[in-house]
Amino acid sequence: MKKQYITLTIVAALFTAPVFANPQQMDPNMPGMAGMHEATPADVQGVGVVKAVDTVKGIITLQHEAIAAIGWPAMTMPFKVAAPELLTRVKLGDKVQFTFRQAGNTVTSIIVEQ
Ligand SMILES: [Cu+2]
Repeated sequence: MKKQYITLTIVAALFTAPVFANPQQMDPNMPGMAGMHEATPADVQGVGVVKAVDTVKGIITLQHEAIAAIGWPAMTMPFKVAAPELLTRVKLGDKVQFTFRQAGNTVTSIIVEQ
């Protein structure tokens, strides 16, 4: 099974930015770890099939499996994408693993399974 990891730097940028926006939450003993602690709760992973891609609006519709971590049943729903590059390698019918922030249902990474 070959996988394409579409985004690396985008996710890193998204998850490190809030750390510097909230300096009071940084651990003075381990400043490098603060970002990881902040990012983990918002980093939800799912698996699904691509049902629609709107590159103009930056929206991908996924028929996703149940996501136990946040109590979601399986469903088909639209997600925003954090960056338009996330949509360049996906096509209808692709099975994907994806990561998203539940706030805003914003996809931050997509891996196509082949
Ligand atoms: Cu859903």
